[in-house]
Amino acid sequence: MVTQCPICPGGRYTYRYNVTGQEGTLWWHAHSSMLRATVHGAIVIRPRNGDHGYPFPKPHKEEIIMLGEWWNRNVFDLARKAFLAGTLVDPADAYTINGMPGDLHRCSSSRTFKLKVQSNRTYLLRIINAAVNTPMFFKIAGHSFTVVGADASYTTPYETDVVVVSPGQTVDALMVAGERASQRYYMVASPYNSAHPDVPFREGAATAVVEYAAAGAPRTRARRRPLFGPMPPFNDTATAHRFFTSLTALLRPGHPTVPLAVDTRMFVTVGLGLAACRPEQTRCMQQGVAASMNNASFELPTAMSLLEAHFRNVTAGVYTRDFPDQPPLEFNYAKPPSSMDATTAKSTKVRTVRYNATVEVVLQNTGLLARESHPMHLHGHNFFVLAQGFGNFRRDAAVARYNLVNPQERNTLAVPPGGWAVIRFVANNPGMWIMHCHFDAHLPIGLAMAFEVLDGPTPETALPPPPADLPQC
Ligand SMILES: [Cu+2]
Repeated sequence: MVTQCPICPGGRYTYRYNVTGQEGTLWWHAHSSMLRATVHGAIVIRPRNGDHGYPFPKPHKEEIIMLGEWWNRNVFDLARKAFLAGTLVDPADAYTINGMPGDLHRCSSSRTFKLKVQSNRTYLLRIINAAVNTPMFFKIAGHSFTVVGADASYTTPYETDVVVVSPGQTVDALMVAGERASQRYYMVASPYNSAHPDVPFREGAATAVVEYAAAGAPRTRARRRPLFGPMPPFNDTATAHRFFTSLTALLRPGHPTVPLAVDTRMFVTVGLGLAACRPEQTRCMQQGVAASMNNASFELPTAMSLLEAHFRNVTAGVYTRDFPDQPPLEFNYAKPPSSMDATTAKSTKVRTVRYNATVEVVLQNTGLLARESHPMHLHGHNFFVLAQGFGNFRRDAAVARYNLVNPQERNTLAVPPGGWAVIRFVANNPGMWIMHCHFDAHLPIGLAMAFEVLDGPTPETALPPPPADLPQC
């Protein structure tokens, strides 16, 4: 209901999009209930001249590593149960690597993803966090990585033994198979939870196995337990923050970096709150958990998609253009007083921006119900991440820390828990673009807003008419 009505069962819709200016790993997924848990896949955008076009030495091989979550129950029923009661969706029962929880779980002992490598070769791992609600730490025992890309934008090579990916994010990392070939090594994805104990959470880890091809290796090798490296504790915000703030963009000729002049400045609070139960929420007691941006809890329209209403210029009953540039109330966002009212209300507000405007958004997490690192994802654009920090944003102190030289370019940013982040983007893609938390526990309860980007002056910079097979409501 943002760019189109849902594709009905048996229906079809052809997407076309232009990947110019992006190389690396993206992913596609359903945005319907919690069906994203299973309806998703990888998109790899390779350089025009193949793997010789990388801005790093050509890897021997590429591997997609998709991290996910597994529920024993039907995810549709879980989402429905949470909606009716006005509660958060139950945490996953297990985590997965390429669809399998790994041999620490008995059910998966004979079905575990194996990465087969040859000694001293370099592998390009395309790591995607396709989990529904959980940021992940990712490590391979005995090995380290050189991060070369994030969200399909190249980064300055960054050496690390741990990769951190929040839902919606991707990381491209090189790994040299430089360890003893007689040993096997666990690849581990374990949860990072910044909200515990206020929000329910599943401990555990998913594993896969890195196996060296070694001619004439003894058969017993296969039965020896793989090496397991220590993982960060689930609440290790310091490790997550170090990873998230250490990435910078790889400057390349012909690829512009962050614009210095800003047209539109916004300060937007993101977090959890409470909203009055609706009549259809039959098991909800007065107030249910809700989420909001600038205290507006986003609700999808039902009559028509946002984009269709925008194109036809019939906004009445679909959306309003009054998404605020500031929260309605200034308070101690990171540590609100316990008496603070956490009530929010449902609405469908968008922020209208003119074509090619440079927009700067300060995202500030609130601790009203629980502070938490929300992975904020913007559709239709990449943004530059200028600075991140903890506590309340203070412009004077923060501006001095802005990276205006080579800030990382992303489409999903994990705002530090009880902290803030500053992003900047050029609104050069006409249409309706949602910005939302990539936890599916938070998106349907309102942690979203939309940018309405107006047409530019030429046919090429204007929104094209809908295609013939646009799904009808
Ligand atoms: Cu969230």
